[in-house]
Amino acid sequence: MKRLMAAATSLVLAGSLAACGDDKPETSAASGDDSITMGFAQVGAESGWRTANTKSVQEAAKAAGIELKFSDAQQKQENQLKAIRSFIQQKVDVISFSPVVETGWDTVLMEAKRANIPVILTDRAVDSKDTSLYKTFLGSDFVLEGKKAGEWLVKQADAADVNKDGAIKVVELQGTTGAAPAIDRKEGFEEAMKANPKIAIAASQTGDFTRDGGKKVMESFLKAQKDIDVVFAHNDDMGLGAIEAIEAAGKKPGKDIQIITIDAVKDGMTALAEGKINYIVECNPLLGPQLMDLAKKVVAKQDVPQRVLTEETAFDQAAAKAALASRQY
Ligand code: GZL
Repeated sequence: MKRLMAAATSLVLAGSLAACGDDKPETSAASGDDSITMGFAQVGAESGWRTANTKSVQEAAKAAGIELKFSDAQQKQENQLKAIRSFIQQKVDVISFSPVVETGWDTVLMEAKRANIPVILTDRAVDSKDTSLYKTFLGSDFVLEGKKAGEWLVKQADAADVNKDGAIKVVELQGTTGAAPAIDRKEGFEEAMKANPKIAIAASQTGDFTRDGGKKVMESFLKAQKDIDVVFAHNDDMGLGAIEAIEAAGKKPGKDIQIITIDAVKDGMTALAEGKINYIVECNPLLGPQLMDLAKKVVAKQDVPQRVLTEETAFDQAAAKAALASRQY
């Protein structure tokens, strides 16, 4: 009965839409019935956050009865572009992706629009001025995340002056060059740190959101910079790599050099509970259920908000100890 009702609804919907020239058939071309097929082009598997995000999307698609065509771009834009074009060829009902970088998407988004396939941005944003190229953007406010990190440093600046030289020397491990979270977190942090002129970023380099990248860049910072007080890492994984480099240099992470990161994945929260990281701003990867709800709405041609913000918080050591056991990722 439910399927009959659903079929009837989609027929009515298709009938009314046909009147306004929508030539998409009422059944999914990709699956041949009224179920929904989603093409999802994921950034890669570069971090604990990404792994948790992929798991959330895959599990939520299953729970929603949405057929998921999933591609892992290994952090390469050309692979995401290829995957999206393949989804268009396969005539999926909806495309979703987390753009590895902000730029270079207008052409492929126009191709999806011409093919009448709605697009949902999830996690990261694009710089397209034409917001008709996607139905909605579901993800965090990265500028706010960077701001929260900077505000915490300002609040406890005296403790952060580890070398007691009156200056708070920060080194920054940036995320992937050109990625929205890297650009925005840097912007938010720099905005917040202006409140205390003693805080200065002495060096800043991308670690590409990976643990190995964070370790290698931190090794170079430790060689080049004297008296580092604080590491600001754009994600936990680079912060965990920095911990390895700091310990290899015979220093105590969290004590000799304070560490602030963003994400709050299990490994990061464990290091925070152990005192090796000092503060973590949460970035919630569990976007799957909201994404599937949005997908059903856009396929049914219902209105959705242009922007859907995810809820998140921040943790100091005590909060991490209290939260660790119940963390889902
Ligand atoms: C943020 C996400 C970032 C995470 C990193 O929403 O795009 O990418 O902070 C991940 O851990 O690699």
